[in-house]
Amino acid sequence: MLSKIITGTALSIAVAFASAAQTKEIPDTSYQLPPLLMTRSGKAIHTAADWEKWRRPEILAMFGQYVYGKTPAKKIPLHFVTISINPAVLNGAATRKQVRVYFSKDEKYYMDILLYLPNINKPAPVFLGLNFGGNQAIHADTGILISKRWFRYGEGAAYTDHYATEASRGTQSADWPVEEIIKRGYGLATIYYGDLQPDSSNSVNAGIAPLFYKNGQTKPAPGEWGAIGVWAWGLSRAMDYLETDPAVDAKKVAVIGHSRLGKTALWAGAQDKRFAFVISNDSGEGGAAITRRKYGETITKINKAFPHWFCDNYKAYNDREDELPVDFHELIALIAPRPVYVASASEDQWADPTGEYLSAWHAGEVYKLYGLTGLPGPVPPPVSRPVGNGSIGYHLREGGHAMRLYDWQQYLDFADRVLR
Ligand code: GTR
Repeated sequence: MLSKIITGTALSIAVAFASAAQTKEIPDTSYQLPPLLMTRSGKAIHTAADWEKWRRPEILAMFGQYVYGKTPAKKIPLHFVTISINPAVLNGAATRKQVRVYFSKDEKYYMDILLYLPNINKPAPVFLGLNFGGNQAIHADTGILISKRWFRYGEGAAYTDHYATEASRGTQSADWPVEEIIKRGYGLATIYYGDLQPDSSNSVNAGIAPLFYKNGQTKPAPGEWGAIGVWAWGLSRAMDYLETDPAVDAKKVAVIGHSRLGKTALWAGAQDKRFAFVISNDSGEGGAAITRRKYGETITKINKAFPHWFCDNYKAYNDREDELPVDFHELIALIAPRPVYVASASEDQWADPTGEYLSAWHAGEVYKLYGLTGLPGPVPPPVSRPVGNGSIGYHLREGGHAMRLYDWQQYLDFADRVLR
């Protein structure tokens, strides 16, 4: 009814007001961040070598122990099977491959990588990211296999009873501008995140986690990985494949993700140094945003709504943000000296755009140890004004929680500078 009588701008103001109303109006600004350049035992860090020797491993271990849960160290044998290859898709501009990555000899556990590579006669730099809707949702290309996995989306023609139909093809193409990526000389590799673990609170054993259980274990221990950790592990396994593909320049792989999958991209990039560039699109709480600001989503809210994303130890910090041994500027700092890009959207107050900016800005302290430049200062830029001409980039897109062409254009421009 209401939307019938208000139009255009008035409607978007109403929407912005509604989403702001879900957040705490005033962020906490009295917080004290854990210092980046001081170890827990009080040792000051002055050089990149000291950072790498003392502080980086300690922060990485804390994100494992208290936030995402530890990723198992065990290496499992993989094998790759190319399911399909078409050397001339998108009007001949690209090659499309679908590669199944098996995690077990019995072929019970696997994920499917969909790969578009520009036909440029040399190894291409690639953006790698998990997707929400199944590979078939990222583009209308009818050659893409329709995922047979379970989806969070349950109702409607595209996903019926939690399974994808033909109608799901291309439904998320606005988030994945494949033609633009190819035109700019980059490849795209993507995987449905549900291939690794269904995004549901009671589905841990329906994913790959049981491959790592020891002695009758039935679920991950309180300090072992949650779903974000499992998804991030999958990105590293995709990297294992990309390193074997001669059409890919594996030294130039950017890991990217939106929202919960932006949290995942950051955690994957923090752990796996093979990712040359890391991109967080609207990752918010438990991703780029400073949790001590307690603005928008909080630890309690996220653990209540998504108890399976983080490790069980994280629940001890519900309503106790200030006691968490880390904050999320440190997650971004773990990526140094590799380039990182954080993006927010103006109507996405739930993800705390200012908190996302501040994290990226604070992380600059570590980039400085390497002689690299971070963001210009503590004040976030206005909408549509990307900042950062060094190793850290940031922009605030006008609009809501999504990954849009505008976002990709900034990532591509930044990649042109830092990867080429
Ligand atoms: C929201 C959640 C956010 C964000 C988002 C998404 O419901 O509160 O943390 O991750 O989902 O993944 O789209």
